[in-house]
Amino acid sequence: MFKKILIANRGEIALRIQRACREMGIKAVMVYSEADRDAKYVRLADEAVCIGPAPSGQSYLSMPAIISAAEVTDAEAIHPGYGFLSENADFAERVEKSGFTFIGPSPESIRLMGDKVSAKQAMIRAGVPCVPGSDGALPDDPVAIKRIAKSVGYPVIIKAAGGGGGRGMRVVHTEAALIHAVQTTKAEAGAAFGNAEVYMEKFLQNPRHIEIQILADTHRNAVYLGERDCSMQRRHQKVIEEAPAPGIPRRLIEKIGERCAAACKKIGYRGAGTFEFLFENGEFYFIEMNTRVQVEHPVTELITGIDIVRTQIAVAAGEKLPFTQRQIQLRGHAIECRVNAEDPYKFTPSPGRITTWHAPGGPGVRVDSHVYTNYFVPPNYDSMIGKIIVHGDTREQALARMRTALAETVIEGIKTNVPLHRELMVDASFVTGGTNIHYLEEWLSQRER
Ligand code: MV4
Repeated sequence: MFKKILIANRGEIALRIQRACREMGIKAVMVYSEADRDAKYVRLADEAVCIGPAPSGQSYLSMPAIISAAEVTDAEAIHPGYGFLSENADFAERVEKSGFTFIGPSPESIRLMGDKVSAKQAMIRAGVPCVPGSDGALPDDPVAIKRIAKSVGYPVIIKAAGGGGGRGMRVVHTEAALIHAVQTTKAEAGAAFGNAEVYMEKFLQNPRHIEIQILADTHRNAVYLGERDCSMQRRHQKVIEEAPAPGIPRRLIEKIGERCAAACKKIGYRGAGTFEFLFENGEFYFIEMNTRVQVEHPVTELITGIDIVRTQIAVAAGEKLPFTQRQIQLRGHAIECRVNAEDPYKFTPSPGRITTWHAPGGPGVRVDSHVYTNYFVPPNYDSMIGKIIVHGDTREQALARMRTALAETVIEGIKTNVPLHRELMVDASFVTGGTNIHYLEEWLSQRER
């Protein structure tokens, strides 16, 4: 096992990875920007290296700064967390070329999944069901594009190969609007991602966002850890996640989960990963694969009892997965509320000093956060300051625990979205379960204040 790991991230996930290292007897090196200098989780690290000024382009996104920090501290491996460089294939490659282990999949896997056209083609070949659409990138010929759209059937969605996570997409309802939409999406994609390739899919009008967590080792073992329902989102930012997904028959999850695990074996995937699906009318349609640990991984940890971050580290060190698919049993229900430093009505960021931080607790309550009373939320990064995650024997019990946890939570000095979560936990449709990806935005547009 590694003796020392460098954590190339900040905030709650940096602390989460540090905790996994502690538990495994691994020394943790934290890198930090000038904005995070005084954070307690930085002080808590075995070693800490300042990698630059507050702007992430000069710190958490600086490959030379991070690799130098690993060199001077003699770390053996680098954990990238989520965001920042976590899905950058060039970074993974430079980490390995510099003699360190990248705690994640191979650069080739990251590259394959980073290009949404090659990702989809790999999944079709591996037997994972995808949204019907163009077979690969769209051609230039307008007549050919129109022919594809006609056979897919309107409405269609044009997506950038280099996009993902909601960036670089355009819905098209009629043939009259098609060619202009394709050209605009291509131009934007070329400018934003340096790749003008686009592809077409049938536009699903009212899907749910269901994702499958997988873990794979370097000994041809791959398992799925059930699903997460991430449909409660606003502007492609997830707000609430839960597992299992309400109302989806277990046999459907098992069928799609087996396909995902088989696909991992087929492409030689290693580490943790997530297959994102749209789920509509009882069918799963693959859209993207994430090659990192995700923000919402704790809901899966709570229903499986498996430590995903620990397993990422173990398989990166070459260990076999310590469980088989049959040994993975789902127990109870988990819900996560993302706590953001933002106005709960206008969603504008609300950085600044937290004058009171009182975290909830009790049975089945987990709080993943790096903040504390007197912590200063820097304005330079994502507004998420932590996550409240609850587990219960049933969804009803998990909901009751989340309501109690949110009622106990006191955060003063900055604005947070805790009031929003309190409202949603008693919303009739959310309480029923199974709302689609549009629900939260529709709810917000009719919300009374
Ligand atoms: C779609 C779609 C409908 N049909 N693809 C948005 C994020 C990116 N991961 C893919 N996205 C979508 N792709 C087809 N063929 C609707 C969305 C979408 C969405 C997906 C998941 C969660 C929230 C969403 C919000 C708006 C649109």
